[in-house]
Amino acid sequence: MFSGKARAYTNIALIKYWGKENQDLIIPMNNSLSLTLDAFYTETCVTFSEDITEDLFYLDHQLQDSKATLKVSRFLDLVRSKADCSLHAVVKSQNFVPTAAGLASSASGLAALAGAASAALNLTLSPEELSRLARRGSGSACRSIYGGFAEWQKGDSDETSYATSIPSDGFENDLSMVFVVVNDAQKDISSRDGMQRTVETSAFYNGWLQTISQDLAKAKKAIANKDFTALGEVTEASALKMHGTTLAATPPFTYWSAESMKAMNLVRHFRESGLPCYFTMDAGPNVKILVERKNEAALLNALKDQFNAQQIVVAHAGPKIEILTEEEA
Ligand code: 2P0
Repeated sequence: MFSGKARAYTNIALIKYWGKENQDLIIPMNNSLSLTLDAFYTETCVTFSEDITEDLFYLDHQLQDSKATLKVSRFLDLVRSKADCSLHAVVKSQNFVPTAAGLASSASGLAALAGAASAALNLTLSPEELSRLARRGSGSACRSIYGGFAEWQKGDSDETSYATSIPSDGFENDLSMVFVVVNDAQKDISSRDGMQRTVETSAFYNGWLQTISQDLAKAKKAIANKDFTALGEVTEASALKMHGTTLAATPPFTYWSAESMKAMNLVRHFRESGLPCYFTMDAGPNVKILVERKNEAALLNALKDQFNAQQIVVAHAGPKIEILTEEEA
């Protein structure tokens, strides 16, 4: 029996990943830049054993169906082939999220699976190699190998597409990300399907790609200068451009709900009233608000008149992936 355990934290992109150049290898169309957060994480234990004849996948103590298990098995096949191992595995994963409102993340899940499976088989991977492996499970997972800010360098091959840490002299610790959890029932379009439809059909997709390098440069400069306003402006602009591409897809779609728009309008209103904060959104209706930590209490106070307490979740910068020993798990 060979066991490994890992804990990985989710990340939110400030400059978004949206679209794949290679769907099989998960090579993206553009670089992206993220902040790893402390509030949501996944702990995963992988045990390879001679005693079982198929892979078994438990999520939050529930044995998963064949479809969910197949995704895990396909990922484990990559690890097994690297380690020249043919054993099946039991995978036990637990998501730690502050509410049950759809904030589970494939980024933390696949990063933790990559960390645990590679530790179990004693693959000694560098952070870049682990990032490459996690990327094969889910693109955004490659950024969750690092704490704080990370950039996924798109590269053009399996070997060259991975994330690296962005030096920031602790700037990430000056920041808070406040989640506004919107509960509207939405027709689900997974990020995987949504980005693919956009690449293939959106009249705005080329426009999206054209401004990526200047947005990335602005974000990295803002991090280097600890310039919150510049980072907030480019974060909000990147999210709006990404979501703009979905409106011009065929068929068109949006992840925004009326409640998302209410939250985004409030952010603009707060800013006009002298509270600097900026929003971002991913492939769902929840709105995430970037604010300086010194203004976190003022933002929470302003939000409490508009949303109930269960809808608000506060996160700060989180650590890199942790490979756990028996005692820690
Ligand atoms: C991001 N998203 O950069 C973007 C912004 C959603 C919107 O990465 O197909 O689960 O597994 O590579 O990583 C979510 O997509 O997609 C995502 P796959 P993933 O965070």
